[in-house]
Amino acid sequence: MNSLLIFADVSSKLDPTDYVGFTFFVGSMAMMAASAFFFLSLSQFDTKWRTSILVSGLITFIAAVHYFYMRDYWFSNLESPTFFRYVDWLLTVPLMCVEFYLILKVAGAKKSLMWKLIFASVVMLVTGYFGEAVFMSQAALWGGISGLAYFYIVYEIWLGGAKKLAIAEGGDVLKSHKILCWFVLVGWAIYPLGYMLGTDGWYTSIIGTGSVDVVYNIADAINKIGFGLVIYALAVKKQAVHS
Ligand SMILES: *C/C=C(C)/C=C/C=C(C)/C=C/C1=C(C)CCCC1(C)C
Repeated sequence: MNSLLIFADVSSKLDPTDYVGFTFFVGSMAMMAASAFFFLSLSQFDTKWRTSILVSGLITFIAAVHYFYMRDYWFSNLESPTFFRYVDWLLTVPLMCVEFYLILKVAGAKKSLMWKLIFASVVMLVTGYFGEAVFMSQAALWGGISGLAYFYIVYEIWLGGAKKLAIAEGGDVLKSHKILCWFVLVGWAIYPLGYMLGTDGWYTSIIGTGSVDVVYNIADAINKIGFGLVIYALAVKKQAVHS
């Protein structure tokens, strides 16, 4: 009911130069299409890979629902839907940490690895929310703390325990792990850039201001859908080896 209303509501206000609205719209459709793709492919995988694909679908599905809300919020208020944005991330980023654990489970990954990554991601997002929505005059400080948690995640997967497990497993798991690591190093680095465009700090005189939402929306499409497709490709390859 609610989502039908959202569909009906927005079209009357669409403005061709509203890039934020445009990327919210395209983003919501892309997330929905990706979710359908992952969910409908589930039956082709055996139980060992099904969980990974299910989580890929959950990530894009949770994002799709949030994008409907964010899109509506944007069209009604022409303001960043920061609250929905961070709720979305708080649910989906820990699930991406779960994905790292799931693909490394074959190499003997322990739950503690997963919890370490989840904990760091929650610290990264909560402190980011503080800077962007609560203590806005200290955005640079909170963004810096958030950045430390981000670098911890980068360290753990590129050089720490996760990396060792990926090397021990080798083959397609190592290759996919490496691609996911690039997503985190390059794809996730787009977010702090958006944050700096939308908040005031020492960086403002260097990079100026801009639309946070366009940057976040592009980053989300790359990171949520692309990340899921890497997992999907790995599952397809592993499945072909076994059957
Ligand atoms: C699907 C959503 C994803 C992958 C979101 C990722 C978000 C980040 C990596 C955010 C990082 C931030 C910093 C590293 C510093 C400034 C504050 C944040 C939260 C934007």
